Amino acid sequence: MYTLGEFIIDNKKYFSHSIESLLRLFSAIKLAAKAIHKEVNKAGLTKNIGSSGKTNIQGEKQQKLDFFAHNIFINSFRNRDVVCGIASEESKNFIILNKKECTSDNKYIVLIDPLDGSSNIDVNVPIGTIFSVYKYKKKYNNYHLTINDFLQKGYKQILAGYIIYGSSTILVYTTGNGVHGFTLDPSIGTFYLSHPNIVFPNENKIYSINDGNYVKFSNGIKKYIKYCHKEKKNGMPYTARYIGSLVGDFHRNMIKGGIYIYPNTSLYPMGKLRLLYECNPIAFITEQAGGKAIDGHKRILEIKPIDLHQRTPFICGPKNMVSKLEEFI
Ligand code: P6P
Repeated sequence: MYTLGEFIIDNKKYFSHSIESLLRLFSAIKLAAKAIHKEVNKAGLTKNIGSSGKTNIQGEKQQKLDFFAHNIFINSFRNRDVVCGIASEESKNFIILNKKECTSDNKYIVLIDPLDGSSNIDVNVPIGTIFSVYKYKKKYNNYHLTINDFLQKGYKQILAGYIIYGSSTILVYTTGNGVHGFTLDPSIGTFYLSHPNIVFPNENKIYSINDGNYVKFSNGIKKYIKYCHKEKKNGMPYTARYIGSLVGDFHRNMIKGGIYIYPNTSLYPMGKLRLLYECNPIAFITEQAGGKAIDGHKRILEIKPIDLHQRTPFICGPKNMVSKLEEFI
């Protein structure tokens, strides 16, 4: 059985940055993931479910576990002296982790959605952590972290991934050399390689969209949905699958073959999903798994961010399905 640490070391020739830093980053991510796994799996028993009574920057009800997950990641990264600053869905501003001056040699910027889809915790639907990592570039002596260090285009990510807390807890990541999944063995707290080199299958039949917003969709999206409903030449109709949890929907679609669509709607005129800590990391993984990720017109990884929490329409999946949707748009 191949552990995550062994896999990283065996593949260090494909990672063009410090392997020691990558191991430190994963040390923090694994620890936080195990702590969240433990809490999520018994949330119903510890009254750790439900709202914390606060609202986050997005004006959404913060769940108790959102706050727990946010704090556990901040502390895990801080204690490994490898991250200069973090931007989180749960925090309006970025958080400087390294009070001393950040050095460029092994300091990174992390953007994270600590617990995406957390409103599903109460009903036992899979939820996930999504993370995105960039190299920190010190511009000159005595330079200190600014918002611009976080507002980088997605193609500059050096690491992106997610942890899905479902029937099992799986960590999926890419550093630009394919997509690999590791399943947690909770009895010994170790992540083992379970999904090497994940790619979208050739047969892709699933489409994921919140059909409840149909009337608010553009004509192009409506036409694509009608296309999905039509009988296909080979007789195989498409299948609609949507659980309202990006990590859950995306993970299933990458493994089984499907497209995820969250277009702009009247409630979310700029789209609902956040560019920096949801769409960019999932887009990086999508492309590395042989797929395509767009906002309806352009490549997600080319979008120049202007705000930490900016939203974007988001379409990701196998190239053939995304290209067919683009024809309708
Ligand atoms: P809707 C969860 O709140 C989330 O950000 C994603 O995980 C999920 O795909 C989407 O929103 C669901 O949104 O509007 O369909 O409930």
